[in-house]
Amino acid sequence: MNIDTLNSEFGIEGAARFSEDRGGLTLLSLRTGGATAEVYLYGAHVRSYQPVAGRPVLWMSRASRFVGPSCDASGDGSFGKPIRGGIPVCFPWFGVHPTDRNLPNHGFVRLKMWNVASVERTESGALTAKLSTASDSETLRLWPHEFEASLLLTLSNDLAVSLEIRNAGASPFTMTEALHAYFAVSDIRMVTLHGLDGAEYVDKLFESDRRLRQRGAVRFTAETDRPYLDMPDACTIEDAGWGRTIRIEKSGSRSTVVWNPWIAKARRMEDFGDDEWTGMLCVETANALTDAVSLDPGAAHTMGMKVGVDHDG
Ligand code: TA6
Repeated sequence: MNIDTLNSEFGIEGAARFSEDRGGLTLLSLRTGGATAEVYLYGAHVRSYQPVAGRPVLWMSRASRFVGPSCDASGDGSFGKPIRGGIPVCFPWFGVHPTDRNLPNHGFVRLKMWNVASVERTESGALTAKLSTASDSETLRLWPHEFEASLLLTLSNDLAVSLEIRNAGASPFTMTEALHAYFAVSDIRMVTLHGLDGAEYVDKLFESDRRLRQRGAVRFTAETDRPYLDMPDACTIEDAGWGRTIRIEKSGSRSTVVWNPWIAKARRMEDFGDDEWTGMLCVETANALTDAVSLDPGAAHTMGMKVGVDHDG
């Protein structure tokens, strides 16, 4: 659908508008009295969330690519490139594919176009936008299961994002998934992550499945890549540098993945500025590793996150 058709069918004057953005990607911009948010139809990728009187809550690399699916006849171009920042949607697997490392990291739905199902204003003045996608010949080549996926954004002062997956096939499947949120911070070395005390985690830097246990809050002094498992609780990012706390509540999620690449890994990523590691922290609402979710035919599962900001003092 082109921009004019999208705006005539789904636009809301002064609140919801479609435009063409970087790389020709279609962007939906939402505005309430308290906050703004933007989401690409490509990957149903939330690009930004910002309270009106505040700093950006989500981080985006200045080196990110914005390359959607090409439209070449071969059909091989039906997947684009990952966007580095915002909230990538990871499904039907989280991380490296368990048996074929040549398959896209974090699954393929962040690399394909989604459709607009609805854009509405609620009685309370919040805005909702629902995007949808489903299995097709390309996805079935990579993962032999039929599914329907929808992403629901709800913007008030806070931003809520939920991912619903439905098994549209005739056999059960097992999935892992994440809302891989990149949060903007003043300086990762001045940040404390609360809410994971006592939780078990796997330290992915050591390529082992050994479970470790978190003692107290998480502070950052080196590359950190940790799925916390069997952990359904909320987290808060305490940012002493900016005098703010980011609240991350979740539902339908038993994993919280915490990631900062630090210096060396940031340098190795071409879509990540060498000096940008200080300004971001991933706290991902997920179902990863042993928290995988199995769905019978016709069954559905919803995983959600809700983000808000409180200012100190
Ligand atoms: O969630 C952490 C992680 O799995 C890291 O290992 C790192 O690979 C990150 O995701 C980013 O993955 P991407 O495929 O987007 O570069």
